[in-house]
Amino acid sequence: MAEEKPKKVLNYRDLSICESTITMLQKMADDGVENAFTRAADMKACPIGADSACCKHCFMGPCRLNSKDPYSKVGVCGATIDTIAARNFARMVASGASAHTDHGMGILDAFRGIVTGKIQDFKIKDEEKLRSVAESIDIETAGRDSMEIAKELYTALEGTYTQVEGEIPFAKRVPAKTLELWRKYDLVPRGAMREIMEIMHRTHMGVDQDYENIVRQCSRTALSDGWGGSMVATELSDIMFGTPKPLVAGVNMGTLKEDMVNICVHGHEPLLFESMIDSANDLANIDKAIAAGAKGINLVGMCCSGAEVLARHGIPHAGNFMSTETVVATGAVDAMAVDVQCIMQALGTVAKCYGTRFFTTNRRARIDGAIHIEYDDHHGRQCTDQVVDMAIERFKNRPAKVTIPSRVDMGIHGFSHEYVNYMLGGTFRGSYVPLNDNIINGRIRGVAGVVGCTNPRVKHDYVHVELVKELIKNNVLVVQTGCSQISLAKAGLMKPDAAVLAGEGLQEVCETVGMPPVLSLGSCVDNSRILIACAEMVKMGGLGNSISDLPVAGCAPEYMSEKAISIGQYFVASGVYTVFGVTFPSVQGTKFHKHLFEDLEEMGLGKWGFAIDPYDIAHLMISHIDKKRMALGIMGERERKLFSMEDRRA
Ligand code: XCC
Repeated sequence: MAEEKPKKVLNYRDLSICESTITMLQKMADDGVENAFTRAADMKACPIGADSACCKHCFMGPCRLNSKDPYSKVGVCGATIDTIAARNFARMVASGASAHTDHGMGILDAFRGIVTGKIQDFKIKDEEKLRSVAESIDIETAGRDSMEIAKELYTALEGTYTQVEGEIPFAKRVPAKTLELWRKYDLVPRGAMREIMEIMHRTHMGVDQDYENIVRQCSRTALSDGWGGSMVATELSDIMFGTPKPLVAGVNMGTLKEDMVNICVHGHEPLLFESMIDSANDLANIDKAIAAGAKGINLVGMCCSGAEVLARHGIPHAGNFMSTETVVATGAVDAMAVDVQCIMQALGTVAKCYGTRFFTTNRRARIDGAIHIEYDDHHGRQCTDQVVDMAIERFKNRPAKVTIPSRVDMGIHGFSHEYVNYMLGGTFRGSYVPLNDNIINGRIRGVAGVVGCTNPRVKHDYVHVELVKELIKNNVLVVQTGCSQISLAKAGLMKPDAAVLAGEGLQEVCETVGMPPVLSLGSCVDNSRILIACAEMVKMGGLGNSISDLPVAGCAPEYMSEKAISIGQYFVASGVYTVFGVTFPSVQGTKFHKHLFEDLEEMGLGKWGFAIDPYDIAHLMISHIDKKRMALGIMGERERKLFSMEDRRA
């Protein structure tokens, strides 16, 4: 019999900087329960797969090329490393874009239910936003009834998915020069369904075998996500559930309460969560919880579902992706309800170990061993009331010992692009002029979007936090979404007094406006808010004519999902320099790699960058911002300080 390999001894402080997560990792070790950190330590990532140097698109293979000598071999069909890597990359974009656009489609379905009168549980909450979104795609609003506008908006936005030719509706929001460039290269997306279908066809064995042509389809598909499915998800969610405005809310595991029935919602679409909010606030349900001996019902969010309701309603957030298992290990979660995306299968096992009731609720995402109660927009409460009931039952008989790390980090969340407009310009002169002015005068050096997941292959939260600190220290205003913003909230950077960590210029702006140097914008589909903010900055004037002229950069330093690849590609295709950490699925020195990292910028688009170390990432982004400032002629008196090893050592 083969001898069992001894497990590695892990120092949890090497794995995360989140004290709550570290405490719970120790608890899980004591309880003999595995988690993604321990599994990652036991499973070396496949080096060929990490370089995207293998192909399994047909059954003459799978073929493996040598990433150390990438042109020494081709696949059985003759596919080169460039074709293989481009096809793999394209399928990642297709998968990521599908996730976001299908999420958007789910929101569109609910919106259709409202306009046809078939859904009563949701309604149009933000009429002002309804009108402004309609106007942005040339729908007449003057003197018209809201429902009439909503019906026309629904029909128009359906094209985001189904349009077989022409340009998607939100292409109208793209700055003219950027749109012109997309038209020149045939990048303007048709409906997402068409683009995703085409990418899957092209990457089938024996179809598109020209990496540049494949990347073109990657861009068009990714744009159908960013300016399409994701943007529809954000805009319609705002219309139905309210556009976020800054509010104070708590983040971290201390948001769980020992003496209350704790219900955690994890996943992505806000529909389940909105219904759960109703159930948790229902007096009859609260009475049941009190009768069971609890002080009430405590609802917390996780991952992007949590980020959306954190931004919209100030619902507390228990942790990001790499804390999902450790949150359950507190023993305090009476029920966890999930919908779609980023739900580790292992959560079912962890929930079983700690007696947490674990529910799948979406027909598209069932997990072996989970209790499935299907959520339906028409009768949402039927699902969420049952979850509440079963959570109360579990509270009455909590089997596991409860250990809740006490930390709660309060911060300001919910900066929509509409609010940024208002915050900087005031009610009567709301505009991006003050932001552009402060960039031009150099107080703000540029804007960085720091977004995306956490990943056990790098130290949890560490890369996000150090990177953002370095950016603000260098006067770069940071906007955030997704799990990244939760990392920074836990580090205390979403408070106005975090401005002391910013460079002098940014600090001055933050103090004048009373805003933190790091703005939390919502979930990952809400990256579309960053696209709109970029478009507004261009349209406001003074910072060039195209998104690619702006002194901005993006980054997902701890990403793990294919959705991040789609997001990265739509930012790049929109004109933004986008740096990824952890690993990058291409072989350096190949034509495909050069195409992503250099050629796209020469075409007038953005480009990809890669680094693992947070300071390296920060200075790649800052150098790019300075390059754009130089081209705009706004470097001013500022001394251009390049990355210095001396400073870093200090
Ligand atoms: Fe998922 Fe969206 Fe990534 Fe977090 S950031 S791990 S994709 S929950 Ni969106």
